[in-house]
Amino acid sequence: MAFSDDEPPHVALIPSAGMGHLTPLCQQAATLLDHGCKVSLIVFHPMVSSSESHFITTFLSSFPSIHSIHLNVTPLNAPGDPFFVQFEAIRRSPHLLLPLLNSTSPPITSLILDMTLASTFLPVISSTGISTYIFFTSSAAMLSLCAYFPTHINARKISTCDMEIPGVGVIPKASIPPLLHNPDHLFTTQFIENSLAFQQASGILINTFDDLEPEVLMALNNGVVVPGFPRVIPVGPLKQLFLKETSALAWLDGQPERSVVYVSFGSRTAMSVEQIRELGVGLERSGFRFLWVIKTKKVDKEEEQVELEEVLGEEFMESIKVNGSMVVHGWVEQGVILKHEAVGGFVSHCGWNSVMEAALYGVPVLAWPQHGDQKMNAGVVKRSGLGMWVEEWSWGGEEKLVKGEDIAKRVKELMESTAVKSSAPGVAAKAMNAIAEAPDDEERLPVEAVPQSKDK
Ligand code: UDP
Ligand code: G50
Repeated sequence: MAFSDDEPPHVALIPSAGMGHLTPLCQQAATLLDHGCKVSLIVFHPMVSSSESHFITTFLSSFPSIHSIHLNVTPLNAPGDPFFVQFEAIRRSPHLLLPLLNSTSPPITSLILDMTLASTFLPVISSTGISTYIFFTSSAAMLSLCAYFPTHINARKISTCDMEIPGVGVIPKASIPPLLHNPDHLFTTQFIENSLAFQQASGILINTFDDLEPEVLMALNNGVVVPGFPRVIPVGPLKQLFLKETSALAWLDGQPERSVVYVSFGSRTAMSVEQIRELGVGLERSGFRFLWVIKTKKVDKEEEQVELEEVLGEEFMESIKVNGSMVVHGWVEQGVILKHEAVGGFVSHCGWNSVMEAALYGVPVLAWPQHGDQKMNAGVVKRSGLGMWVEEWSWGGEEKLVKGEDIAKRVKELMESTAVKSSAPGVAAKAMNAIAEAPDDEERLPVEAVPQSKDK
């Protein structure tokens, strides 16, 4: 977008806690910069994980023209998921923002706010008159569930049944994020309050594209899910940042095309030790070489406490060497890996950013959702042709183990199935179309709130 105004629009982005929230908002920030906007990023400290701290440092040094604003929130010493506790700590801090919004020079013309912060931030921001867009970091399928959830709860009083979303279909109880079955849980209260607050936003940006979730996007934008819902603007797939080298790259370079299974459950999912071992057995038995990123703790600050040998056993570590596979304990630059031609399949928890990265590069996915919104996202993987989902496999936290033998069978199917092998590249072609067709940007960027170019 070429702004011919002397003053380019100034967009400030407000991410929430966790890599799944920080990454897409930074990707969006980089895109806005490419389009000539002045960009500020509001960063709340302290961060929960080392991955977030490392990421933000590298991101800001790679994009020195992005102005970062550091705000300190008071940590809450509350029990529960540390990322959700941090959502709440940030949600209690909108007052920190107000002096900034009134004094920043040049003035902020629009804001992009993570969805988890909507209900406490939007009322404070509204007094400034700055128009605010929500950034929804999950799928449009999940957005439709979020949008309709308050109506569903009102009608049913309970959240323990299937959910019929108008224009979208029936969501089985098993696919609804488990925490939402408990109406008294803080996460559920926040979820409902945020959903209702979306109505005050100027629009909702979401990392998806029309051809990936056409029906849901249409139902949302035609007011079928919730009448008068703000405009939902698909901005995906987002720009990949490739900030760091990854040690796995040299190893991948030596592997034949489409021969490697990449296995990762995202930035904050630690499987049980028993399940990790079964997965190891399954990967070995599949007969394919694998690149497996293992997390043994939800928050990576504690990571160094556990040795991989302790989890997998010396014998397994030896056999990995023999088989020529690779196991990484910690962090890899996932975009670089999924882009690599040696990768032929992705065993994924279906965090939405991971799904979109697989879609962008056409890597077939074996969906193994673990928590939260991931079954909703796995549904998109299956319906779009990006991959397969074994729906009876257990969620994280369930007692039932998925056995190595079963995993081996499904991994083989993923790597050998001609159906998935041929449909996944089709998804990537549509993703590339979405990028190429990025309309004159007014559709994809929050610009009606900013000065229009003089030549219009
Ligand atoms: N990621 C990465 N390396 C890792 C783990 C995760 O680069 O070792 C990135 C991944 O590419 C994605 C984000 O971190 O962009 C994780 O978000 P996602 O929504 O996939 O899952 P979450 O971690 O929030 O469960
Ligand atoms: C993570 C999780 C559970 C869960 C979700 C997660 C979502 C995403 C959408 O991302 O549902 C969403 C989350 C919070 C909120 C509004 C919308 O306040 O572990 O359900």
